[in-house]
Amino acid sequence: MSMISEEQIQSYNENGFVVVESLISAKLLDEVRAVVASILQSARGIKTHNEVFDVEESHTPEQPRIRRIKTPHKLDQIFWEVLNQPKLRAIINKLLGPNVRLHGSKLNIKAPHYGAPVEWHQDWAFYPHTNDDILAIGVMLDDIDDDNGPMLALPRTQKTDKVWDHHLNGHFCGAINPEKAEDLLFSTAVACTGKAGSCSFHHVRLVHGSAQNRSEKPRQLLLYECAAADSWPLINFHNLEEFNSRLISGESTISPRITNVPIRMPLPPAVGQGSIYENQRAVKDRFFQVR
Ligand SMILES: O=C(O)CCC(=O)C(=O)O
Repeated sequence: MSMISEEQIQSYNENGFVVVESLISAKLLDEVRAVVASILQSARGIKTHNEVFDVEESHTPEQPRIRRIKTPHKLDQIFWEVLNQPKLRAIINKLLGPNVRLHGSKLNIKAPHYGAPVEWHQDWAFYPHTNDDILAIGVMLDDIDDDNGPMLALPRTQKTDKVWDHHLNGHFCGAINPEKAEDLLFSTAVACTGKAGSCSFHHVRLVHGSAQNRSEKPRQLLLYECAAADSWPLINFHNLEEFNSRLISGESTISPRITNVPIRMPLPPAVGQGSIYENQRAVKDRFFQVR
């Protein structure tokens, strides 16, 4: 079963991203939203970021403002169910081959009126691997349009043989300084929009970001990072059993495939190392303004 056309595959390969519509059923979406709502309930009373939540700057324990659920796949089986949908799985295997491992997951909430922006970056700068057959899937839990902070992609940036500088004052900061990246044409950015249940697929080296959600509408984007099983991380490898437990299709291997990819380690770690939002706090030269 393949729900992705040859043109869409070609577009992914050329531009570094593609949006495919109607991959998740309305019923499953409703179930996921209910689980998300119940997880968010448990944020009442928390003072600051923890293992589960990343909080907005304006968060208070009484009036929780959550910008990210950090690793949803560790919190509820339903997040595996989404990933195991046959239509979605077929596309993952088309783009990455038969052997695929989940690298991580996150749910960016972007609440109406204030949901935080994410500065331009390449995921690759956060988790370099032995090869770059890696992508992120963005499952749209809400309708996403130009107004509610869609993910913005800079086409073909995955094709360059460089990794942009994501450091500031000698520390990783998880963001590209827009003033220093003369070779990035921000005006060519394309918004990944679609109805709830659509999914975006973006290559790990694609430069992307997103603006604050100033609209009335929520924008929840559930992200899964998937890697070819023979792509091994160059950082944060802890335990083979845990690593292999994240295999989502095919077979694991202990022979990583090494290709000629540009690498810059995300080290020394960010000041206040945490989620991308926490890492990017140090950044003063911002592209996406907050108000
Ligand atoms: O939520 C978004 O719009 C951007 C997500 C992203 O790039 C990230 O969290 O790494």
